[in-house]
Amino acid sequence: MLITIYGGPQTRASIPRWYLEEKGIPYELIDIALSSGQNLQADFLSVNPFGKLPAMCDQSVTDTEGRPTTLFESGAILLHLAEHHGREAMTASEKSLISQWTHFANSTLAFAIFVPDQKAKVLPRLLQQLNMQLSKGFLVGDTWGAADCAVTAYLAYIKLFFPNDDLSPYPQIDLLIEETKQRPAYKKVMGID
Ligand SMILES: N[C@@H](CCC(=O)N[C@@H](CS)C(=O)NCC(=O)O)C(=O)O
Repeated sequence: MLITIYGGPQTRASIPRWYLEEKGIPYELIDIALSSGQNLQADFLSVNPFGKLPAMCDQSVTDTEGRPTTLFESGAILLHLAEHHGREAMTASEKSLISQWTHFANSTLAFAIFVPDQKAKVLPRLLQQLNMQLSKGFLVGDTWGAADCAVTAYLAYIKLFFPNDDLSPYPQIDLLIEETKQRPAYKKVMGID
């Protein structure tokens, strides 16, 4: 298998895995057990010296000496997959927009969801705008892609981590999360039966 994802249940490895599953791109999954500290053992530190999941090794994209590309950070992995395997990010403009949405999801949106004072102050403004953006269709181009994967994965975290949050002022987001939870690829990577 050319692509290896290092992941584990209930980690952000579900994000690049969801993308791979939706696009039908083959990959090997190596589970690293956080509970036993396997992420801090030398074997895995040689893949990601920070000991964090996910990480990825792609034998099909090599450097000038033929070494495979090894990456950490779910957003960077997603961008790499979109550019080299997902048949998207074909133009410079698309590539930049996918990068924008992935950074937005992993930094601005993630902080607004998980940092308590940001959640009160910033999240409503972001959700209001996203609710409008999402009613227009996919975030970049005319097919589901990495930008949708990154943003939707974080929106779905709201219901997962804060099930009592009221999303009724944002019906498009609520609908998107409910539809996402029914998608076979998402169910598979999230371990939903
Ligand atoms: N910003 C990083 C976050 C990586 C991260 O914090 N991963 C968690 C699992 S979701 C982890 O590996 N935690 C184990 C540790 O920090 O020891 C990404 O999106 O990949």
